[in-house]
This record gives sequence, structure tokens and C-alpha cells, in this order.
Amino acid sequence: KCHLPPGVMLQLQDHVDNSLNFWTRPDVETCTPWGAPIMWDGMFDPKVYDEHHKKMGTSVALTVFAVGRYLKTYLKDFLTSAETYFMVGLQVTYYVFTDVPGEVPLLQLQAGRTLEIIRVDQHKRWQDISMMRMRTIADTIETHMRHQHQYIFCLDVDQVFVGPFGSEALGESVALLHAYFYRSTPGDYTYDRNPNSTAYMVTGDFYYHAAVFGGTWQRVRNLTESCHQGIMKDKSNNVEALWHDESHLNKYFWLHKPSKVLSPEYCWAREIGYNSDVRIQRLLWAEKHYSTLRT
Ligand code: 5GW
Ligand code: MN
Repeated sequence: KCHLPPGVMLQLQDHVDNSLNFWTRPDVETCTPWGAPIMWDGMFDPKVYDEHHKKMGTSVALTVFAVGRYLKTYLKDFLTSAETYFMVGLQVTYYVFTDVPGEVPLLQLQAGRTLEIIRVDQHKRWQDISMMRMRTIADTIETHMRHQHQYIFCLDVDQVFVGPFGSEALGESVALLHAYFYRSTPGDYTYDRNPNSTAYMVTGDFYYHAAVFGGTWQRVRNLTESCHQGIMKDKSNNVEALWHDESHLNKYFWLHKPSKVLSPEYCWAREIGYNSDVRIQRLLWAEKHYSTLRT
């Protein structure tokens, strides 16, 4: 239910969000304390969003990094499944960032969808591969995306779409509830607890998963630039946040509240098992091969 403190108004920036029904899912939290919707299946009619965005000619950039062994392991399934389920019917451009452009699979894309490949360096430490995404996304928004797309979504590559991930997920500033923590309380969240890090947090609203975030290009540029600056400041002080870019993302969304929050239906983990809150699985964590990938 939407339990808003007295005087707090819903902050529905996009007028299509006014079609949301917050009371169809009494089993879960559907509204943040600051009035942003938490998108659970059943609260919305996807057709209303799609019609709006088709009329507006909305164009979405989807960024994904596939560096080193992650290219061969994950990219093809990620892209193939995105063609079936991600923002179907809208204009979508995939921005694939990789160290070996020649090995990006050539797929037949649906009408109105294109793919751009951008070469990036392979960093030695995986923590740096993960963290450098913030800087690279900010740069590419400035050089490419801002002229062509209203919205940017930034995703991990080690995931597979298994259900519709549609235009209802678009918003000014969009964060995802982490599947493991969405029913936990701030004391259990794995925020960075080191006061010497810029990502340090004592408490917060939710634990957000860095595998999916998005928003307008303006807001995503601000987010990625801020996180990058925090990461660089930490490096100069010889500290690294507990969960790298994810810790910085959580700090950012604590200081700059997202306008829309995605339920864990938008990034579920199979190993959690059956959960009645999750009525539809839209994106799943791919199987991890830690022993071969993290050596
Ligand atoms: C490799 C080893 C350990 C951790 C990360 C990498 C790695 C990540 C890599 O070698 N290549 C690469 O492209 N990445 C990108 O960073 C992928 O887009 C990946 O989805 C993202 C975050 O790394 P993940 O998915 O391994 O992190 P978790 O937090 O999902 O486990
Ligand atoms: Mn991942």
C-alpha cells in the first residue's frame, strides 16, 4: 500500500504514471516515503505506457559492458533476449562497450533497433572494470547519447531477459531494489561503512542493485559523473568502497532520490527460489561461473 506521511504528495513526474494503481498490490510496498512509485506487476497497464512512448517517439539507449571473458560468456544471450523483451516496439540503441569489438555477435535486430560498439580498455583488476563503467557512460552520454535518446538504461551483461521489461520502467531517475534485500531493513543493507570512503552511509532508504539503473540522459549523466568522482576521490585516499560502484550508486540515490523504483521482478535471482511477491520474472541473473571468471 501507499503509506504516505501526511502532506507528502505523489511525485509522478511523467503523466502516464498517473494511471498507476497503488492498491492492486497490498502485499508489497508500492510507494517510497518520498512519493516515487515502486513498480510491481499488476499496478500498471503496459499498453498505456507503450502507446504514450510510441506517440512521443521515445528513444532508449541501453548500455552494456562485455570486457574480457564476459563477452563470450554472456553477451549473446543478453542481446538475444533483449530483442525479445526489452522495450519492444520502441526505438532502442544498444551501446556495447568491449575490449574486442571484432568479437561482438552480429545479430539480426528488430526494426527501429540498432547497435553501436565502443572500444574500452581492459583493466587488470575486475573492480576497476566494474567501476570504470561510470566514467565511460558519462563520457558517452556527452559524445553520443544526449543527441539521440531521451532515456538511458545501464545494465550488467550477466543477465537474461525472460519476460517483458517495458516502457513502464522509464522515468526521470530509476533505481532497482536488490532481490536479496528488498524486505530487509537499513541495518542489514551492505552499504559502505567506512567513514573514509565517499560512499560511506549510516542509514538509507533501500538497498539498490547496480545491475540496473537508468533515467533521462541528464539524470544518468549526473549520476555517473558523481559516482565516478567519488570513486576517484577514494582512489586518491587509498580506499575502495565495499561493493565498488554499487556502494557509490547507493550513496547517490540516498542523496538524490530516484523518481521511480523497480521491484525485484526487474532483476530476480533464481537461487532465491519461489517467492509469491514476484508474480512475473522479467530479468534474471545469469548463472555465475566464479571459478573461471574471477581468477
Ligand atoms: C570479471 C571478474 C569479476 C568481476 C567482474 C568482471 C567483469 C565485469 C569482467 O571481466 N568484464 C565485464 O565486462 N564486467 C562488466 O561489469 C559486466 O558488464 C558485468 O556484468 C559488470 C559487473 O560485474 P559482475 O556482473 O561480475 O558483478 P556482480 O556484482 O553482478 O557479481
Ligand atoms: Mn552482474
